[in-house]
Amino acid sequence: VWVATVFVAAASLTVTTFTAQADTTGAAGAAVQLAPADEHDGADCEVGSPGSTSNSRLPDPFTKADGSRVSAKSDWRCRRAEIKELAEGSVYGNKPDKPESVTGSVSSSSISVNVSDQGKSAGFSASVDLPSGSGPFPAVIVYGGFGADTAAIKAAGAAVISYDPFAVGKEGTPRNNKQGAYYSIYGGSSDTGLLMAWAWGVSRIIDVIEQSGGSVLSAEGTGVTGCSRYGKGAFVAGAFDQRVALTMPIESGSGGVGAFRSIASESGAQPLSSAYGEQPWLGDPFGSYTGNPAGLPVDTHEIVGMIAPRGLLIMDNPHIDWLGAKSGSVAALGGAEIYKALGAGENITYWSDVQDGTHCANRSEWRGPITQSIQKFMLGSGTAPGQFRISGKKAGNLAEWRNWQTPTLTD
Ligand code: MCU
Repeated sequence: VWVATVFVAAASLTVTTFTAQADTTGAAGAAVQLAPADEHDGADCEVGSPGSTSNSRLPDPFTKADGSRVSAKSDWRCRRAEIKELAEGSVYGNKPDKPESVTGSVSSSSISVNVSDQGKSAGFSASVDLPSGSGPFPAVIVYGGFGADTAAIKAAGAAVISYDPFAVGKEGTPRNNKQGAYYSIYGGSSDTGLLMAWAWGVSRIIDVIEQSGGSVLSAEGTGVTGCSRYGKGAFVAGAFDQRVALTMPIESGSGGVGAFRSIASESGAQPLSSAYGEQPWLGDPFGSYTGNPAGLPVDTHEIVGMIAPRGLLIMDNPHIDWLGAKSGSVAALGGAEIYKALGAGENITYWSDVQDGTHCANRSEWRGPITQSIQKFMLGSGTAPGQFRISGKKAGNLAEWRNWQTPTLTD
């Protein structure tokens, strides 16, 4: 009852504008973090195109396509819409607008999702595992069956939705014959990559939870997580649906959080051509940039910025070179500049200072920040971890990667 009351009160205060939302998170330990109500908050923005660019450093997130600079916190909403457009066009492929029809059901053990759009239909389902106590509970959508600490998630008070991304976008297919629920609707030769197809599936799960009336699961405070290829997926899902309150990518590597420009020069990191070629994770447009990251109109620090000021906990493994954790830290540090400019610096945490080098292990060091993040961003209590714990083994230096300064934005 208490949680529901807090959400209602916060919602009526925040309207859905970005400024108001950032304000609610400004004071340490203050009001609950509520994501805006819209999947694509900013659909009304006029979006400019910068034309072709080349920049060996991270593009300035605060310079708009028309060349002017972001000056107010409220400007970020439309700048984010521009970044969305650029990222879809060069990295991930398009995420279609909300489909004509989404139906489904939520029970204490499963969620079913049925989608119709443009005369085609497809569906998928996911299993639900509730924590102890009485609901409705916010849920973390957990990609695949490995890497996420589901015990920690439930102990923190959130439900776990086990999501099989392959039902929505299958691996092992050629780019001109992609398969899964997303491609059944939008076509096997859609240039949208698997990461964005999976993100679309997450958005459709959130649609169904929203429509369910909230007796078992509440849609406010949804989280998303996954490890490795599913960490790449969780990162994209959080960036491209503003309803996600907490994004927790784990060991996501190349094609995930790692800054593309930095990955290209990080010793031992999975090359961009490999991340593009191993599976159709990234969208087809990225094929033009695997050998030319300087030509990308965006980089992943701006994808981090699409998540700002919402909750973000990035977990990286510095013990395996292939995972490109140094580039993960570069993107996180660059993206943190956007969080800071919005007055929400405490809402991003990056943590690669861990002992166990096993890929996708559950790590004791991460239990605290996972628990705190769920409680703060999904349940509205306590304080965000708000830390950068970067392993000395893979510590990126943002100064080498930028030639822009972070503005002081007006309220
Ligand atoms: C880090 O994610 C991937 C990596 O990009 C791949 O090269 C490797 O094959 O698999 C990793 C993964 O998903 O491991 C479970």
